Amino acid sequence: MVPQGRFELPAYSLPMSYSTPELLRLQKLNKVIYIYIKYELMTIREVTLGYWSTKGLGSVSRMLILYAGVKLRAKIYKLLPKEEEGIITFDGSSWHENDKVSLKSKNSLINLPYLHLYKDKDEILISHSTTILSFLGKEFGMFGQDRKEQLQCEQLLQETDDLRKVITSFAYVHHKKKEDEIICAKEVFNKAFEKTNAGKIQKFEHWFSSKNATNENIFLVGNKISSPDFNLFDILDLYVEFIKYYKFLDDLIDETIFEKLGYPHVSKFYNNFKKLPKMQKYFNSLLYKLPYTNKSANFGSGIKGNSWDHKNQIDETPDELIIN
Ligand SMILES: N[C@@H](CCC(=O)N[C@@H](CS)C(=O)NCC(=O)O)C(=O)O
Repeated sequence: MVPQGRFELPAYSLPMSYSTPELLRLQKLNKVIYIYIKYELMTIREVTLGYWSTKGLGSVSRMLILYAGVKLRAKIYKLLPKEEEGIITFDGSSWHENDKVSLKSKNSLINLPYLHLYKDKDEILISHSTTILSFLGKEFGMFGQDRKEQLQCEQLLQETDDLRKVITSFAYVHHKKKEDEIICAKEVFNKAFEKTNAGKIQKFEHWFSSKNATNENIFLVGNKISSPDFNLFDILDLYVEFIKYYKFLDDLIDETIFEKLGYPHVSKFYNNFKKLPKMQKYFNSLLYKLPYTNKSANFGSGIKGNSWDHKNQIDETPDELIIN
């Protein structure tokens, strides 16, 4: 039964009062329309993510956006090697002299990766990979369920980043001799995989075993996927490429590498993540085929861990890729 009496329309509606049931029904409808319009404005339907034509620091945000089912406009910039008199230089003007100039007027800190979107009349333009990941995680409900879990997410983003730095600081160094490169690669391998408290991967193994992560959906925080899961997967995937390239194991099958190295939970996490149905859009896209590092890197900029071969390889990545 519709209650009788005097009813005020909400502040956002017409400043009038009504007393008949018919007008009360219109009032309710008005509210529903208002909520719907508000929801439409608040919902992020499309985002732009700008980064180089590599995975680098951009791939994690790209995969999170696709996982969330949001339209991704991936702006892709190319670092182009040039050889003059035997000296190779890298031309990044596709970014530095183009979009960077205009975007800088909106954000002085603009960098790659950057995230650009509109929400509720606001234009949002941010840089710094972990800031982007925490923003996207919060927007898409992938940043923990309460304050405790949010703090876990924050810490894990930093921890996964530390794990990334171990390998990327090595990847961009060019060694005079292959033997020197292999010695340094071995140091990176030890730093990441050593079983002492100083080891990087053992922290994640300990984290998973402490939270009794034995179920099928093995995630870092609670029982739900969150931003740091994407970061951890991306970095583990890079380590898989690294271990295969330098042949640090006899058994070089992606699915068993971490198990063989004595990290069963990490292995389970890695394999489970690869099978997530919502991740398949990313895995089947060109974005997953991009090299891990940029052209100037010694490791991972070319095919299967090799360096980019500027004499025989051409970067044919499109400048923009839209994935729905
Ligand atoms: N702290 C930043 C580092 C960003 C950064 O170093 N970006 C590199 C690629 S990984 C770049 O080439 N930036 C382009 C620029 O300096 O404009 C982040 O996490 O995003």
